[in-house]
Amino acid sequence: MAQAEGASGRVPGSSLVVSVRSLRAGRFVLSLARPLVMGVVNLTADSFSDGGRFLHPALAIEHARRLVDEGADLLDLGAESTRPGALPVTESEELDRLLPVLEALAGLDCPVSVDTMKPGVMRAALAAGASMVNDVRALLEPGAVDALAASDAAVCLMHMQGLPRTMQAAPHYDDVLTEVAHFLAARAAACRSAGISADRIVLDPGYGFGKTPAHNLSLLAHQSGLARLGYPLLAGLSRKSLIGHITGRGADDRLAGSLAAALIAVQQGARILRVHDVAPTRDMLAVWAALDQAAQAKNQDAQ
Ligand code: HH2
Repeated sequence: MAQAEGASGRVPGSSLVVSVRSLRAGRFVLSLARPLVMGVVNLTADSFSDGGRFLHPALAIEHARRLVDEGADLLDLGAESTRPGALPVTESEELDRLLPVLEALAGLDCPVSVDTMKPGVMRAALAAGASMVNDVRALLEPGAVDALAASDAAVCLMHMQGLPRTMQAAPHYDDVLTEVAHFLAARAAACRSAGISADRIVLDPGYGFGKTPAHNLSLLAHQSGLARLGYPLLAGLSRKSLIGHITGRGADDRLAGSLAAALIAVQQGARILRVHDVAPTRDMLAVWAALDQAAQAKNQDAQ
């Protein structure tokens, strides 16, 4: 499997050793020495947890700025819902929602990612200042790899079984971790062959995308196996139905469960957390980092 170059290092808070390096995203170089927080800005009417709240560009821009103030290291703008059962939107509809907000945010000192499956939207977003493309289809659409290769943006390659409309109908795997790992390694290799350097690539197991609660839990428990592919891992567990399945709570009431899942994801090697609740996630990471430092100091004393 393709490995990214980079110095080897310990993942704080776990015994895991993976390639630790920086992520290049357009004009930004993001250190991965600590886990990064990607704040979600959904410009949709039908997203599962916040659909319709930020449809108006002014509200979306205000929300994005608030997430940056709360400590977001990246923003992820999405103008097409990928929730189970979501209907596709047209390219022009997606761009109409996206571009005014992207143009207003492109000058921020925070990289802006665009969550899209469409190569045409990718090209337009990159031209308008996006520093990253987050594709739940891992650049499988014809022309998508070329759109990224022609840019200096980062890309997040996510695993999904099926497509949003039908993906939760009957997900099946013989071995979910191995199948997700093979898919992600192959997609990273396709990007590398097209000239996209390793330090622009992020991988994502795709929690909730064509997976039952048991598949998601198995992936999360063994996610370190994906971190060993050598690319930074992004985990998107925030408010997802997995948390609702475990806690019995609705999407608006899943913060505590989301923080627990995010912490486990970090301990299992995630370097970017895609979240709706930035400030609480930063607090969780601060506690985790302080404890890790204390543990390190004690280990050094003992040596
Ligand atoms: N999850 C969602 C959307 N995009 N991208 C990546 N890389 N990883 C994820 O886990 C992920 C994602 C779903 O969350 P949300 O954007 O809040 O909902 P919706 O797709 O309904 O807009």
